[in-house]
Amino acid sequence: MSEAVTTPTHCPYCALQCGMSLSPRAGSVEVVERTDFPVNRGALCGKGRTAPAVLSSRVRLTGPLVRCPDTGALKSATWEEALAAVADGLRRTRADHGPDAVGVFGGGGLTNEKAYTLGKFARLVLATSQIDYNGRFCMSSAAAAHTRAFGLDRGLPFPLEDIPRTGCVILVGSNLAETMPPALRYLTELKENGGKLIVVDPRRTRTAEQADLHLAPRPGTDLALALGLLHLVVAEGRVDEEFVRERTEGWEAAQAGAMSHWPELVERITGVPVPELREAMRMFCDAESGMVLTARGPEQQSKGTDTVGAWINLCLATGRAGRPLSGYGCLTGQGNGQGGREHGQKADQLPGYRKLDDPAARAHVARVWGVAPESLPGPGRSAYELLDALGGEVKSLLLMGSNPVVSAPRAAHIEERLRSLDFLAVADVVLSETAELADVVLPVTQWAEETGTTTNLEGRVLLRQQALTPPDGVRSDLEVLHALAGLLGWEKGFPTDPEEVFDELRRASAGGPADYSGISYRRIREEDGVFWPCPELPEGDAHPGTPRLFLDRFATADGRARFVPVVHRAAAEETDAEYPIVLTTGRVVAQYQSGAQTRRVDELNAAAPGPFVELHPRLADRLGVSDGERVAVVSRRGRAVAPARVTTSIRPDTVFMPFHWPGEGRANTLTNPALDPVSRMPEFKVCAVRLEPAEPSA
Ligand SMILES: Nc1nc2c(c(=O)[nH]1)N[C@H]1C(S)=C(S)[C@@H](COP(=O)(O)OP(=O)(O)OC[C@H]3O[C@@H](n4cnc5c(=O)[nH]c(N)nc54)[C@H](O)[C@@H]3O)O[C@H]1N2
Ligand SMILES: Nc1nc2c(c(=O)[nH]1)N[C@H]1C(S)=C(S)[C@@H](COP(=O)(O)OP(=O)(O)OC[C@H]3O[C@@H](n4cnc5c(=O)[nH]c(N)nc54)[C@H](O)[C@@H]3O)O[C@H]1N2
Ligand code: SF4
Ligand SMILES: [Mo]
Repeated sequence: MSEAVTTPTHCPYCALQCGMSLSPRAGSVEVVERTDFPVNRGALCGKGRTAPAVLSSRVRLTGPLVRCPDTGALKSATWEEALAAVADGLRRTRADHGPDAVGVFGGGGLTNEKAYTLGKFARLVLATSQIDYNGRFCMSSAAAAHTRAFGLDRGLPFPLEDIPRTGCVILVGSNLAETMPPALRYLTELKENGGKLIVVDPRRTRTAEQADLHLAPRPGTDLALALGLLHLVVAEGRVDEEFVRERTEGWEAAQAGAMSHWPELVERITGVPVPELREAMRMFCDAESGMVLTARGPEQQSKGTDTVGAWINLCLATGRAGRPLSGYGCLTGQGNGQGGREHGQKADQLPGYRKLDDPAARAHVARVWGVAPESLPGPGRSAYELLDALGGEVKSLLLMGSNPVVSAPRAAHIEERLRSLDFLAVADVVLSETAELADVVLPVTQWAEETGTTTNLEGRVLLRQQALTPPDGVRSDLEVLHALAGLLGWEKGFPTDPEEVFDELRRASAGGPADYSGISYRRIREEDGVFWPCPELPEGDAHPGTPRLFLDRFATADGRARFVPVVHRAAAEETDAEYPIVLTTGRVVAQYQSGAQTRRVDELNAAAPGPFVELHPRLADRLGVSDGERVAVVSRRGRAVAPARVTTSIRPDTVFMPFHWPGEGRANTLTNPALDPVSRMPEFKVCAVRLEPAEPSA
């Protein structure tokens, strides 16, 4: 096939948003390397390489489904019937119980255009305050800590290409060798350049194996670890006094917090020996520049915001922020994990990363939307609180881009809440475990079949371009929202053309923290993406975008970063005699999230066929469990069963389960929905369990 039909685009999965090109073949599509795209330079992981498999009608939804009142089963319906049923269901709830009885749940995988339109649909068409999304389960603690310290939340304040040139990276609770494999190159190059890598993870992961120093704390103790390192920075006279004086506020109180965390106490809390703490501190301070990067390990805790705050304090005290090749960054997770948190699908938010309770923000966005500011609802419940309210105050739900039956904490309870709804509509590309519970399932187009922008973990706004014609039976999310808006009385304001939506999003974001007003599809095509903030300039000048933030000033009113005074606190659920083991959860390389998409790809299933429980040989011996034998993991929320995977790479007091599977091996049956008070992040990474040998499977 000729060059002309090869379309450059991006992977549908994680926040790296690797560049790839698609070349349609008879009945399928071939992935072609795009070596010119800087983020991944052609490299792809197995998920990206096999992503076209989910385009096949063998595994995807090809027409709408409506639940039959007689049999209770889902059966095929026309689009007209399905959309009418959704409009009726939402309208009836609103008439009987008021607008806040209708909820909306979105996803960080949705493009900017979809996330923006979903937020607008909730606030205008449904007039509900009850909208939130799965990004709350992802990087929300880092986002909150970023805003608190720097006045702005962009995951990485610098491009990935800066990483190999810094002096020392502390990577906290990220297993990027499995979760963003092409990004491992940046760490390899760091080491080739003489830089040091410190990895903090309770498991010796493929990523930790690359480290010069691996610290393996007990899950849920990163806050104490960061405070202990800051204590040593002070004790050994390594504070960058000038930086602290010139560029920060609040050092005294933060220092006082750190001084109560002396090394021996920190060793007792974390299990990391004092000499390792000292070595880490020296490695970080001896280098000329340094970065701390966090991912879900320290963030998915009921104290995630303070934990990230403590790592930021370490950066500020040592002058590793707001300078070239130095800074704190969060490795955001989902395909549009960055953009998805900026444009209004979050409970407290309006487009452009504006706050819903800010009168000026309301006035600006209301003007763009052509409505009165008073008509915009206020902030609603956070993701877990919204799911927990289903069947209670929230009676109907429209869900787009998430599979909470598998991915929400305390999942058996959430599944039961979903079942208790008066009405559930799910838009998805496949019949996910959550879609299986719906009254109406709306089948939508996928990445390769539609155009839209995503913003990757660097804050680089990218264009996913349509490469294929979608099958007849499916519609785009934008078409779904347009049609529903029409049925609910909004003929205008919900365009189906993504570029038209983006144009409105630009205007809505103008002047906000995440300003996209100077970005266009044309510019993205020409420039390998554009970093926000990128305001529109008068006189037709083009703002270059902002790859590096905070070099001159932080985004606070006075330009100074804020130390946050923090002290360590325990996990919401501590181990005890009945539940003596810590469970932590996470990912494997070959499955993505709830697995809705990747469990439908043969090659990925062959590599990662099912759930498992990782445990240390000493623990396995004590239980009398051998490798491959089924083991039951029991928490206060429920019981899960999966084969044991015995390995010395994990702490003996901790077990690990990946969360990609439904059924008896569902990790989230066990997890604790204790929420961080600031970010409302659930404690996915720490809960107390006991282990028992399980009966062999039938
Ligand atoms: N293959 C694959 N890749 C993905 C995804 C996927 O599902 N599969 N999902 C994408 C998304 S949305 C996200 S958010 C990212 C997540 O990317 P990561 O954050 O890298 O993934 P996790 O496996 O959740 O957690 C990382 C590590 O945290 C460690 N950890 C557990 N508890 C603690 C703790 O208390 N402290 C510390 N310091 N570490 C701890 C775990 O052992 C694990 O190795 O990956 C993205 N990429
Ligand atoms: N125990 C435990 N639980 C966790 C985590 C953990 O580390 N441990 N991590 C949490 C994190 S970081 C995250 S991000 C969440 C993610 O968990 P989920 O929100 O469940 O994420 P996905 O599995 O990606 O679900 C996305 C769904 O939307 C569909 N979809 C994909 N693209 C589109 C689209 O464009 N439109 C529509 N309408 N649908 C689409 C997919 O087919 C899939 O069914 O899980 C959280 N849950
Ligand atoms: S690393 Fe992420 S973006 Fe890149 S190919 Fe894999 S899943 Fe896709
Ligand atoms: Mo995530």
